[in-house]
Amino acid sequence: MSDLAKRYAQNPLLKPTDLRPSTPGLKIECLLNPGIFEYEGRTWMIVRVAERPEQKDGVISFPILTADGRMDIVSIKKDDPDLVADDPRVITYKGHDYLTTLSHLRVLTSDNGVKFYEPENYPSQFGRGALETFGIEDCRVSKIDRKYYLTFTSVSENGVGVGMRTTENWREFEHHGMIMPPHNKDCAIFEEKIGGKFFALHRPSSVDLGGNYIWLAESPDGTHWGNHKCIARSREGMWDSQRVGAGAAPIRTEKGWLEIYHGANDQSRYALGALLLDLKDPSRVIARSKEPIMVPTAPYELTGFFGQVVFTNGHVVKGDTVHVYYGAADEVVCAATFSIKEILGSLGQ
Ligand code: MAN
Repeated sequence: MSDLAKRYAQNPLLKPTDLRPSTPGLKIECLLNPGIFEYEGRTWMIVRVAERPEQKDGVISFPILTADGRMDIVSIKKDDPDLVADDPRVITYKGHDYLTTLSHLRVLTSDNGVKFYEPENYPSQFGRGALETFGIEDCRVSKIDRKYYLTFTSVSENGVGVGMRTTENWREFEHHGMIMPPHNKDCAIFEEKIGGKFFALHRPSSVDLGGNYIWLAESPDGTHWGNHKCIARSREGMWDSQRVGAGAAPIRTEKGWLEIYHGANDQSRYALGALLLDLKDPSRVIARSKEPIMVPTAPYELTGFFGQVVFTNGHVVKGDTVHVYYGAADEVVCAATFSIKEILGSLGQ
């Protein structure tokens, strides 16, 4: 199987023990799925930090936030007949779903795009209010004019939706609440307006009819979204048969908007592929990867908190090279480069 990714020799770039937990008594279990941006001539990352207390024998415990901002620890005996715990990421207790970790977003910076560290006075982003009590995750960062748009997954007992905050200086943030209600995630805003309008990719999920498909939406102001169109569905029997979702903001190329997206197959293996969208009408799909451009193969991608995962929501483009940052096995942060020409070639362009 072809894999066009050239993995950094330094992978993994970040692992859970590289940062300090946000709160005494919690342990960082996973560092994953970083959004990437350039600010003041440097490369920055807003990384998902997933925490929980150190696990004791026979008990599952995890933090949740309250709507008014306190943190509670929930502990459930593993032999409780009301507990269903067969996915490391989620559990069901008495018919209600919970996440096994609580995520926030942490800002890191780097001189060389390889070694990232926590600068002083750049606030972390935590879940806030009733729609983020189970945390915020997987932030995409799009810069339009002077403003950075952060779109991330907001999780609570009310469901999984897309939250948005904006900033110009990474110190003060405007909260826009939930811009796309449940079930929705994987929202990436295009970094240019088209015909005067904002565009975004997003991923609503349908329970019965439909599925986990990539949609396109447009907006007059970046906050209010409409004219939704389904542009890429999961494909039976293929590498992206179970679910698909956008990565970071699409990359403008001469041939169209190039979107690197993730697809999971029926075994929940998360791989990456590409979509090419028409420059003027991004609802028109020009081409799509028949085979993935990157599959989990390195040891740090095959085993971890949730194995067989490469998942991206951040990149930096330098000429023909796209540096893709990704979460590997839902546990560590890695990077790889691709040639944009090669990706386009694999799409027959
Ligand atoms: C899925 C996985 C988890 C994530 C939840 C909520 O179960 O992607 O990692 O925490 O969704 O977004």
